[in-house]
Amino acid sequence: MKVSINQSTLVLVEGDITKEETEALVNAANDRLAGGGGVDGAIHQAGGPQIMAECRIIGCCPTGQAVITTAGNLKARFVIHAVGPIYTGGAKHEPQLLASAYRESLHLASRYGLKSLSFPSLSTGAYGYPLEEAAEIALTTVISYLREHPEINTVRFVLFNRATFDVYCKVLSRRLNLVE
Ligand code: AR6
Repeated sequence: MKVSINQSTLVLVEGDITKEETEALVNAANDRLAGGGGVDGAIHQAGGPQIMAECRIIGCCPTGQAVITTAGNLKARFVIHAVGPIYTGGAKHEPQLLASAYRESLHLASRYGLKSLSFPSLSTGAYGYPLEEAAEIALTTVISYLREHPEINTVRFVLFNRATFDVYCKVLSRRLNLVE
């Protein structure tokens, strides 16, 4: 699914983020930048040890924030390590922290002059965020950023399986019908 947001393009695809050819991939990292499973494991495995070496120098990243490294052997130039919240019911600022993780990733991309980036569905694997609520926050945050930042041409959401892709498509269709 592909939609225009002012001069920019927002794309939803089903796939593996490590294969992306955008300038930056966003990693679903933890606050110690320590690596792990899921997207994090896949990115470090495909990108090689250079990425972890840079993460160790940076040290850590608070929840809701993002940091940037180069991308080792990946096709992308950079990896933006975003730390989404662990979901514990929604009363611990999880929605704000999830929105912030997306926004801070986009800010980093703008600051580095990047025109394209790819996101996974942050926090919806090991961190347990309910998928539809997370998709709502992810898409709303990215759409409002693109409306004000035409310097970013393309944002792709790379969803790992059909069920996740379908939920993102449903939420995006609903949003566009509401606001366009
Ligand atoms: N490409 C795209 N999406 C993927 C891929 C991939 N290669 N692999 C998994 N996903 P998760 P979180 C999907 O658990 O919930 C790690 O251990 C997955 O199906 O990767 O933010 C970190 O070190 C799900 O939809 O991230 C942290 O400790 C989505 O990516 C913690 O997990 C996010 O799942 C972060 O947890």
